Amino acid sequence: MATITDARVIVTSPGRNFVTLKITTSDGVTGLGDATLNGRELAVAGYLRDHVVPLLIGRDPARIEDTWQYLYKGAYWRRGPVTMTAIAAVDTALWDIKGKVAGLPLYELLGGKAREGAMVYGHASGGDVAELLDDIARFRDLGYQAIRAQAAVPGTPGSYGVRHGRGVYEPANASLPDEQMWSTEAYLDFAPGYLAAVRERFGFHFHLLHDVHHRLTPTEAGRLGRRLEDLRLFWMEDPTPAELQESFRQIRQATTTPIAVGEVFNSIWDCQQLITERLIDYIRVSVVHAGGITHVRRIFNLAELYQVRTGSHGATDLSPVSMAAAVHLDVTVPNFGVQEYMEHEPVTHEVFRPTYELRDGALHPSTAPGLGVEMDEEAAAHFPYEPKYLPVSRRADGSVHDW
Ligand code: CS2
Ligand code: MG
Repeated sequence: MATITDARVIVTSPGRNFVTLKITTSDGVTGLGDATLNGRELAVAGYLRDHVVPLLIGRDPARIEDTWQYLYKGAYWRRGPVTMTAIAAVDTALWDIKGKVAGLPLYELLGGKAREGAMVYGHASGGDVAELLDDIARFRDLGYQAIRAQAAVPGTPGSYGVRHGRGVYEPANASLPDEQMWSTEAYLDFAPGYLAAVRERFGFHFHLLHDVHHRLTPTEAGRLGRRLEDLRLFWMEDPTPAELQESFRQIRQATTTPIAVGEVFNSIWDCQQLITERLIDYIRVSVVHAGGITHVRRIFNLAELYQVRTGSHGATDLSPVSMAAAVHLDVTVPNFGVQEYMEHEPVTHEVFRPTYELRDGALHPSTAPGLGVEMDEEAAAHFPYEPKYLPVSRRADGSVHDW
């Protein structure tokens, strides 16, 4: 029986900060797991190095479920983004190893393909409506069948989701949290108009998505959803903070605009009521933040029973390692919906070499054994960590709002 002989935490910053766990077995097989938690990376790195790695040495790498239970129940202090991101990294690395030992791409171990590729959505944005429409056109020309639209709200600099220049949108942009002003009234007055402008220009032959990013009350979210119904959104994302799962009943009563939630969730308990009461249409949990492939598959299986589809988070603060794992899962689950896909900066691929492929608006998983991602540790050493924080949102009266 092979054993785990080494587990190393690699913190590197090719384009942005990433934390990666690399596990090595006595047979010399290695596996990778993403452990990146945007703005709190070192908390996960420390949790792994100080409290998980010592427990892994000598364990059987094939016993993925047992290791998951051992790390989850053995910690006593359950759940939370740091704990579940650390467990996720171990889980993903062990699945990578299992695929390599079997000589099979991960999707073959997860039941084989249910579809050739995973439809993705890209992030179109603009400093004004004209810029947004140009960016939508760019994604349409690239063959995207699903596109998220976000435009700057006049009078509120730092609006969520708006890229500056041609680079990718990276919200964790400052060594201390950037404080951004938020006005619900200005947003609610402006957003329906620019989303309608997208439909007027491009019609209805592609999926249009929008991210509210936790900013509204359930009442406001219901009002917005109702205003957007004729625009036939694929989804309205994170309409309100989701700690109070029952609050989504009010949104559901107000509108038929589909709802997507879950990128900040880290366990099945965060979304059990949302799913079992069908308060959402898409669940957005990610492999890196919700306990890895083992736990995300559990959540997706529960969602399938309630006709809730998947729509996994896939922003640039999720590394190519967890993107690769997501695509292997996406092509196998029966209730797949869409996969978020923000292309990483080219410099990120100097360290991470994924082999998934984007073709005709869909991501196709690697056919290499395991995840199909290599990591260049020498290159990683050239990109030292730099503290970067997500912004803080404040209302006009100075009080903190949801960013
Ligand atoms: C966003 C993310 O991709 C999304 O839907 O909500 O950009 C989110 O803001 C970041 O992942 C936070 O790190
Ligand atoms: Mg989001």
